[in-house]
Amino acid sequence: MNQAELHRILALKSQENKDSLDLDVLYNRRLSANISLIKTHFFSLYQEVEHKDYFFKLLDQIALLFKARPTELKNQDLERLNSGNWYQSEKMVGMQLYVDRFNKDINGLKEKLPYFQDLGINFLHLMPITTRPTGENDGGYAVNSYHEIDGKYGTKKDFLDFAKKARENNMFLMLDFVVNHTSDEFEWAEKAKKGSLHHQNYYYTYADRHIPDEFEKTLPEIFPQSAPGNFTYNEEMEKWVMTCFNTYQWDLNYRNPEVFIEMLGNLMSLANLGVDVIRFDALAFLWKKLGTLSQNLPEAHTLISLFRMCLQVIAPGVILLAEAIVAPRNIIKYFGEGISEGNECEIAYNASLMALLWNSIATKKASLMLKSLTEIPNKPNDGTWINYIRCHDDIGLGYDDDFVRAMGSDPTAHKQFILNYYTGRLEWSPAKGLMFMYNPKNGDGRITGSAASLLGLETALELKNKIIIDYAISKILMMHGIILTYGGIPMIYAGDEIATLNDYSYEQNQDHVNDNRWVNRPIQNWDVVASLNKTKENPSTIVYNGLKNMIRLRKEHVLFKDSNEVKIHGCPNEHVFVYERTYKNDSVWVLSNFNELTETLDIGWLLSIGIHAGKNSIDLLTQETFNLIHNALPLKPFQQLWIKNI
Ligand code: OTU
Repeated sequence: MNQAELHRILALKSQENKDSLDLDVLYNRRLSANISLIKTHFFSLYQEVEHKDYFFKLLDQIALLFKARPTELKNQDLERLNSGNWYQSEKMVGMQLYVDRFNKDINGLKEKLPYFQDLGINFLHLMPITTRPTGENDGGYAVNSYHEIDGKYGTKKDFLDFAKKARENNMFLMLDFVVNHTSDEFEWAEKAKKGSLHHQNYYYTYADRHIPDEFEKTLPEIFPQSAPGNFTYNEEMEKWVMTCFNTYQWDLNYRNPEVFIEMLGNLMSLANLGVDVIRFDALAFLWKKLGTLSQNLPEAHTLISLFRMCLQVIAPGVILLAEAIVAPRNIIKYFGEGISEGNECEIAYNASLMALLWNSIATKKASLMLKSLTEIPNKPNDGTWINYIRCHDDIGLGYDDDFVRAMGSDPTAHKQFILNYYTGRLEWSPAKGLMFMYNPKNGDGRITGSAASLLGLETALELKNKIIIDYAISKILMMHGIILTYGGIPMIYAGDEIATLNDYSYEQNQDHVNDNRWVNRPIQNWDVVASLNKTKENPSTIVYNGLKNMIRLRKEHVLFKDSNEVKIHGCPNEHVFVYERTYKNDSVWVLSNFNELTETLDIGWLLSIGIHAGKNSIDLLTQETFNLIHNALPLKPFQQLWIKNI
């Protein structure tokens, strides 16, 4: 080794030390800034006198977890801290997919990076890929491990390579942290089954039905058809265990502080795979209490905030998504309020908008959506939504009864109408969906089906009716146009970009037949993708190109970033939904007609909300100016305009 080389190596070494020193200094700073709140949260959940030692255990755990975080990711954390709220950028456009159903495995997914690039996707939500029981496993939401990649997807190395390649391509990644339950094959459950009382206390286990019966008085049923009740008897353990979801998904007992400390380790093992956003699955259910619904309890919020604060110290660049499919007023709380203000999740699913959009399609009116969205309290400025129309789950009809009544409808009758509309019980409805988990005890039910089928494309193609085909295509584009412009991260469900219809093959699969959400978990059809643009008339081609155009426009206009609230206008025409996005004196108005007829908007009203009607404004989507007819702007059935003054 010559002198120059030696110098270079020494210089690199000292740089390395300096870097790691900086990282440690900053870690210590974060720890001292957050420790008192961490302590307050911890002891508000776990009585201080009995649990002092556990708090020290938590501190050791935090230190160990920071040490274990790869340096590359530690550096990225610091970059993220300095790059503002990157998740609010107009450049973010997401896609949710099942790795195996999309293109076989992780390596197959890597091959498709150009596909995402073509469409404009730069954020992927990959459905669970860690080990799970064979047979029924709730699409991987019954976890055998939080970080071991299931062999059918590839190896850990495959994933790390993929994550690296994704980072190099400016692609963000989201994975699930199934925080509420493990599978019944998870190592703790196995030990519990073998008689370890220590591990039985990681779950809610009971020797007899006394407490389970008390719980059942108030706990709702999540899967009343396939998994009625909230407890399952385990023969090996000779005990009842709480299973709010499926019988093989055991609810974790966060009343035991050890569970929290261990789960923090599991969270980090997932984050260390190179994940940018962690989806906290079913987080509303984290705390259970007799005599309550055991959803959205204050302790659940404290617990989430505790996870967040610890993450803030260990890996501040990682952000959290709340999967709280609950009432609108309750969703907002997962951004953090009270003592945990701003200290829970950065992102939440906009389940309210999603459910209201489907309501508007069925009723052909925007009025309930207008009323509900204008009356829901605003989210905090630093938070953002994931806006979506479909995902792998069912559509729950979570409308506020008071608002439904204010529209002059009876809430029960209204819900029944929506269910009928989407599940083939109304002759005139083009929607083709299935009823999910109908509960005859209370008349509750949810809906499944692919976006295209729910919006009428399947029926239209069967009827070979050109007009209804066009309507369905317009509806698909209009719905996506809303999630792309409303404010937040749009999340497109893989397959919807090529107008994929329902997949009924789940009925032949014994692991899926009990769960008809699989009707909307299709295998990506690459033949359809290959034939895009070969025929211009084809619905898949029109939808794909339409989406691509909208995605490009979203990214070109900084006003679509989510640093400001959307302004919803009370449109006098009840069929048309109108909102405005503004940034520094620049506005775009998004107008969507939910009716099957042409609807008109009066020029006076357009002027009153700031639109320069006539030749002084254009539709961004088509780059055309408008023709006013008798001083009114006509909107064709299911037409959407993105209006900008020029
Ligand atoms: C989540 O959803 C997942 O998205 C589902 O795929 C899982 O089955 C489930 O958790 C269990 O892991 O019950 O029907 O807000 O609506 O958390 C979907 C409450 C679900 C639930 C939601 C849950």
